[in-house]
Amino acid sequence: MKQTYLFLLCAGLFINACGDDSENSAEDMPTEEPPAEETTEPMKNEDKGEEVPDEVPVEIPVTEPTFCQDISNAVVAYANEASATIDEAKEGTPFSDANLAINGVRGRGLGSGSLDVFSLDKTVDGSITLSYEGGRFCDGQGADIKVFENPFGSAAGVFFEPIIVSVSSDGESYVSFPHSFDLDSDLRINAVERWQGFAGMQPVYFHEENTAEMNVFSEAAGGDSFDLQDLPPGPQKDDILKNGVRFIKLQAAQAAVNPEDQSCGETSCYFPILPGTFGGFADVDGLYGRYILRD
Ligand SMILES: [Ca+2]
Ligand SMILES: [Ca+2]
Ligand SMILES: [Ca+2]
Repeated sequence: MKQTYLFLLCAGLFINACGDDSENSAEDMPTEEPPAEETTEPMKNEDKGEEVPDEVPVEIPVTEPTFCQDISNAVVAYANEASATIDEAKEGTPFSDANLAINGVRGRGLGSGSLDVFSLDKTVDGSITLSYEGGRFCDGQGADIKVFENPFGSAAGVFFEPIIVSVSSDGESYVSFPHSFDLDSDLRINAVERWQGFAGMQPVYFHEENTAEMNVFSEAAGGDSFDLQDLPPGPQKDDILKNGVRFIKLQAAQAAVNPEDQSCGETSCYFPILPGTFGGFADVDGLYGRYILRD
């Protein structure tokens, strides 16, 4: 986490830039919605004998985010700082080099898992925290974050390793995207349908060099999308929608307690390890943010 402290210090300096009244943002801000037309006259038009409803439904304008001006279209930025210890002796070694989680994404399609990955096996707690150097991820239209693991398989099924995605504006307090494992299902443990809200589920087709023209956030790119609007309601969500995300934590599901599973008695139950995955944790190829606000 040492690397993240600098960003924490910096965050305070720029926090005001997120506000709606930032001078810099003025020219990039969407033009304001014109005020809704006021209803003028009484609701009856007896002369024409028409019945007019007492209440006219008023369309509430959607508030567009105004704090994230630096919106990229297809070219987006990947997280480029990691909290995991980077072992220089492991440089370039698949699964062992933490840099492989922040060096871009190199998917191999449905039939093969990327080797350009860092395995969460190599961390102390089964997680890695990523941040965007000199900027924040923020909310915009649709999905805002995309996580790429290295699931692979065939039309018959995919080997996947689920990841819990959590976000934070300060590096201290995290809020997770809603996720659940269906405990009551008759389907096998590694049925995709049982795992909702996790990353690490979809094969990866995007490749930095081979599909450079592809929009990372298109369905064709693969990977798992997250929309900051889907965070659970509360002060943390409000904070993140206003100030953006500094840190994204990716945690192997098998390293996390499943609060819904009470079958372990006094001991906490973890999310189950999937058969066919060698008992390992997920492998992170990369993370993209769609809307970046630079400091
Ligand atoms: Ca969004
Ligand atoms: Ca994997
Ligand atoms: Ca990578």
